[in-house]
Amino acid sequence: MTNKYLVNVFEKVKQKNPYELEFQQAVYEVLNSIEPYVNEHKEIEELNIIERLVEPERIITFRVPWLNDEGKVCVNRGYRVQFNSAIGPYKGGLRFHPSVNQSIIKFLGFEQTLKNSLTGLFMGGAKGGSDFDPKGKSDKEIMSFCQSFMTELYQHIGPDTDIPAGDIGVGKKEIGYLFGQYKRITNTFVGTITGKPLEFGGSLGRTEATGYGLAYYTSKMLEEMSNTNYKDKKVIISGSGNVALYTLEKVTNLGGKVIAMSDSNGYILDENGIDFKVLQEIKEVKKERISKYVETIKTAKYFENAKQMWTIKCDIALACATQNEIDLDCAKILVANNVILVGEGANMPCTIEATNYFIENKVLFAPAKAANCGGVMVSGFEMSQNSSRTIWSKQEVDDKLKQQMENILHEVLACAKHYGNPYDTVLGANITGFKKVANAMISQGVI
Ligand code: NDP
Ligand code: 2IT
Repeated sequence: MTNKYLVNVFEKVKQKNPYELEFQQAVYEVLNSIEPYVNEHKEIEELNIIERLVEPERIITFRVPWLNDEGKVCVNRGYRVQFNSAIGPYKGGLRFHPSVNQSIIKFLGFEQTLKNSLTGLFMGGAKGGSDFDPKGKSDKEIMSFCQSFMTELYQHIGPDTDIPAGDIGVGKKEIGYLFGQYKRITNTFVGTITGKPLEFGGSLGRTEATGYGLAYYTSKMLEEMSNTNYKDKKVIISGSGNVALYTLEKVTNLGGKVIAMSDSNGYILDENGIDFKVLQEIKEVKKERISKYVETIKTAKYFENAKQMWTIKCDIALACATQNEIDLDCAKILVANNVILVGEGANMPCTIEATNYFIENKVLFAPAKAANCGGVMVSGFEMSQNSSRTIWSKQEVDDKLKQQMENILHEVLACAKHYGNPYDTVLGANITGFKKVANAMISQGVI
């Protein structure tokens, strides 16, 4: 990055947010990649769009007190970062995980702004969550926490203001409790939260959307950039949560053989291809660890140390667990093993060094903002259905998702090519997402 304006803004970001390393990382990646566009469009600097873009419009931090099953009062910290509303109401998930802090929520909210722009819908960027750990908690404890969380959050959100959804640790159960409390306090039944169960306003296809979207995007990318497809390709997928599971299902349907998947403790290896139904039962119904898989599938093996999974030889690697799970060392091993494509189902799963290494080595790289935007896209579809009080069929949702994931790929590739390197899809995605947000900010004046 040599543009003086961008360098100065990034220096200020570091000074103002000295301990927020994930946020700094996400900002650096974007500023570095949009440089050619900023060089061409002088109004960006004249109107100081970038310094405005990297400053969240609003950060809400709050105490979340709740009672555990022993009657003890517990306290967690809640967050909602309303990052940017230039192109629509704030929109983005809630993450419940002990690692959650302001840096993580800010990086996610910042990326969400450009991701939501890429979906082609009118949604601004936000993210929220808490350092609450749902693991090992009873239903009653989860409900107690969710009700307390919403008792503060409700006043900051609304169907035309800010629409939360799920993320790590927030699935249908948590969404149900959050929605129930929102409805009760506000005495309204509106689509303020997406990812709802089907019985009270959820969209068909939302559960599957992020994983399916990732599979559609990467499948089209293989076809257009390598003249190949998933058939008989060896695939590894990190994680075994919502995104990873439905990526497994769609990739398998497309002919790929998913040989390894993980959780934070370890990974399973099944050379015959991981059985979606078996894993779905373990994770979604029984809510157990991935190690249980080998009890049903005797030929599969379980290994401690999830990170070691990246050393398995594969054609396609899809990172669907969490941020910074693929560093330069993992990237070097994947490239040495001749990986064809790396896709980001999680948000920022590859470090900047790993990402650059893939691009330099002409690995097909599907960056998170584009590749995993299927989830929030179908959240947008859920908002449309709620507002118009209609229900779209699963087929209709899936057709629209697939079509739009492919359109986004085309936009990203066209942009990357325009700036001289068709493999630099990070540049392609970031400039495509940024343009719309920047133009909207320019049109709306200094706000
Ligand atoms: P889930 O909570 O359903 O699953 C998370 C998975 O990732 C679990 O297998 C979990 O393992 C693993 N994981 C989480 N945190 C860590 C960690 N610190 N270290 C190692 N493994 C970890 O979440 P989702 O599937 O919804 O989300 C996964 C990723 O996808 C996140 O980056 C999220 O932001 C992103 N994403 C999600 C979307 C959605 O619609 N849900 C949309 C777009 C992106 P364990 O059970 O052991 O903790
Ligand atoms: O990272 C993401 O895009 C999500 N967790 C989904 C957000 C949403 O509003 O559906």
